[in-house]
Amino acid sequence: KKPLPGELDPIETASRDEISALQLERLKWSVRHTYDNVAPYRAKCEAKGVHPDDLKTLADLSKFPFMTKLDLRDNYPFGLFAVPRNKIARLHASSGTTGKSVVVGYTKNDIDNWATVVARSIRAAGGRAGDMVHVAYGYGMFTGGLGAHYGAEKLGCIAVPMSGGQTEKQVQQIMDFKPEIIMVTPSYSLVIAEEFERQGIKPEDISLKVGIFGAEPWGEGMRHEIEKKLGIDAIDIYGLTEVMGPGVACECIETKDGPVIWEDHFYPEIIDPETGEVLPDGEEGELVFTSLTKEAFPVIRYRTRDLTRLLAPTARSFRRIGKITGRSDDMLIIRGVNVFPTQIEEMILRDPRLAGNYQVVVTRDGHLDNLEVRCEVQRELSGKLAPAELQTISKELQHRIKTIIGVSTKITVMEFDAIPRTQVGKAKRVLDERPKQ
Ligand code: ADP
Ligand code: K
Repeated sequence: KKPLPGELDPIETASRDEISALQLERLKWSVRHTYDNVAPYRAKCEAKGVHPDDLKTLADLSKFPFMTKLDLRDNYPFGLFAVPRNKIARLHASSGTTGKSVVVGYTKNDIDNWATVVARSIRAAGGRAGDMVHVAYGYGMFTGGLGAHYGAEKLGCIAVPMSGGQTEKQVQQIMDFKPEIIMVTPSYSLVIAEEFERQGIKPEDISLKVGIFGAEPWGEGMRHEIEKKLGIDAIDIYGLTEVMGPGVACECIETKDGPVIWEDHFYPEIIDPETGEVLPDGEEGELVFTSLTKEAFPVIRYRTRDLTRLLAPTARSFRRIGKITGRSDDMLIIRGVNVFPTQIEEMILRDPRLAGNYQVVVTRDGHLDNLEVRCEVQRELSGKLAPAELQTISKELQHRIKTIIGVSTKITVMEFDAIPRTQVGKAKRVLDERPKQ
């Protein structure tokens, strides 16, 4: 029986045994499908001496080779597709945050499954059929806009394909149409929130009840900042182009304790990024996904480079992921200390006088790396603080970062709106001005 729009899929509350049984059946299909139809993957298996017949339990997956972004680049554009061209219904490409973009394809079934997991995600965030969903993710090759859009429609919501940019118009349209839900990057949601503030519109006069935010890392401090400014519940949605797009995992509004992985479509593992060894649940490492139902672009043990942990189920029967600290390639090593931009974000947002927009600038002085943190005071304080007060804010932030993260920084506290805002796509938090090696 198909669930009504807004109802939970039965698998979301199934027992672990039922979930594992379904996963194993689908995993066998997915590995065989990939092996039979994707020549470069088959070659990798042969080189490692493994065959789909070796997959008898879920744990046997660890014998199989990984896929990485390099495999996608080497086989650009369509070399890893597992179906003939006439079965492809859509293409997307990653936004290319880190290097050249990669292209992925979907069959009609893939698009439908993707809509299902996004619909589930909106449902988990508290959305129901009939709600209006304002989609301010970019439309186009980026998976955010269309991914959110199809999911909203599938749940029976009204999808509003606003896309990114035109911040004043975003605000006007939200005031006129009165959507319950917004789907957007956390950084751009803050820009929209600032525009409401500028126009003197109070959180209680904004129709939005829930925001579903993803595509970039953000922390608890940012969650509170956005919730306060828009008067909403802020929910974390996770995904990546190579695995599907947004909606691989999403938080539940009743617990807000990390995105629930839709494990009937995506099988997760956490590995030690150095050795490739599978780590037990709860341990931090690199997140790896195997698609269980994808036809056009199956991935087997795809290394996401996202660092996180697998957490026990709470609001649903599926496991969750902890906050993504950041991608392994976002990690800065400053004088031997590992630093993620989101850690800096948390330290900034512990001071209510500071706004959520920030930038981290890395420079090199001889052999030493220097870290400058640029942040802004809140709009209502802008231009009103004496130099001594700004000095105190900056000293306190410097001290917090030094004691908690362990790195010395130069802090520049700027007036509100001094740091450029990103209107479309992901915020650029790190400016790396070190000479290229
Ligand atoms: P690109 O690789 O070009 O940035 P994607 O849009 O596919 O394109 O980006 C997916 C990546 O975005 C993920 O691997 C992860 O690093 C990041 N991401 C997506 N959702 C979240 C989230 N909720 N929290 C943290 N990071 C996220
Ligand atoms: K509100």
